[in-house]
Amino acid sequence: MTTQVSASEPDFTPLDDVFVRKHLGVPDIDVTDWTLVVEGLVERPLRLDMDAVLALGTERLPAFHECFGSPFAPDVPTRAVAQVEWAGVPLAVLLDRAVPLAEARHVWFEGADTGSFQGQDGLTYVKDLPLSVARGDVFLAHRMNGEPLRAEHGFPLRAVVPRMFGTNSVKWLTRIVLADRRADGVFTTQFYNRVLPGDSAPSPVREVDVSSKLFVPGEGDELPAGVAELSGRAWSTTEIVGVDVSVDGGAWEAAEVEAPGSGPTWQRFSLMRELAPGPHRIRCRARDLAGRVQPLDGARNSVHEVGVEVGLNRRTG
Ligand SMILES: Nc1nc2c(c(=O)[nH]1)N[C@H]1C(S)=C(S)[C@@H](COP(=O)(O)O)O[C@H]1N2
Ligand SMILES: [Mo]
Repeated sequence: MTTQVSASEPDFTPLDDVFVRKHLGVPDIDVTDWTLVVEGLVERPLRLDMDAVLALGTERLPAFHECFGSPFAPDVPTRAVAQVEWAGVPLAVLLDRAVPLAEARHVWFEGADTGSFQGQDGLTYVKDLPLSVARGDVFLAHRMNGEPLRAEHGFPLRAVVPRMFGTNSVKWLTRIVLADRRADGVFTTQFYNRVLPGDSAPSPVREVDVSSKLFVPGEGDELPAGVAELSGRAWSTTEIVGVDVSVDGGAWEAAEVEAPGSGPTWQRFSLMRELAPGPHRIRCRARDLAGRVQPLDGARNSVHEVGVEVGLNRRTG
């Protein structure tokens, strides 16, 4: 049995600690020259400057944000995860104005960054999603944790696709195309495809895996002897229903897990546990509502493990 403690306000990762990923470099964008185009299979193509984007209204979206890691090492965990409060406008608001034609099936998102990756030149960062998914989920963000987007995070506007790996959240967004087929750039066809468990053919890297990460203590921490709080965050495409913690390969013990929030936020977990002096290995393993459990090893969402050293002195105060 897992105890669920009620959900509290979401916690956000300080911007200086949010990971940064870029395949083609950071474009230098002057917002006064910047526009976003919505075109292709639409009744009314749009071209918006930032004032026009802001005039659509601003909503907030607290969401966890996870990088898949190297597309060449799909089974290696990166544990690059953060939680951010995005501010911006749902893509659906723009789609309602542009009015997709009946033949439109896919939405392509193109960034302003161009360059070389893996020995191929002249590349653009383009990702795509089925129109039904894009209409429901995609958010266009111009602020992050209350600040305008920083250059490296996609200034002045980026896509955010909650509960999908970061690779789908195109930064420096300049063009949205409605199409009747998938985009054929290398970041959709060649990179970021993987064979999911039970499948024989690769599919695009989209929905996140069930996962968890120990935040406290961290790798190599020295702790006083006595009862320690072992805590972290867990997330998936659906709610997390349990997180178990194991010390030194012993039995899995149920941590307290915070109830899910209303949106795509991670859930905190914590276990109070007596630790004797000496070295210890602590692992955590999350389980979601769909019955998915983190594998013990060999997968990118394998259970997270940290090593700590407990001293002879007991905690005081
Ligand atoms: N235009 C563009 N968007 C991009 C990328 C990129 O290289 N170019 N990298 C993607 C990847 S792999 C991730 S994990 C996220 C990272 O977002 P962040 O750097 O703001 O944390 O951006 C995604 N969006
Ligand atoms: Mo990524």
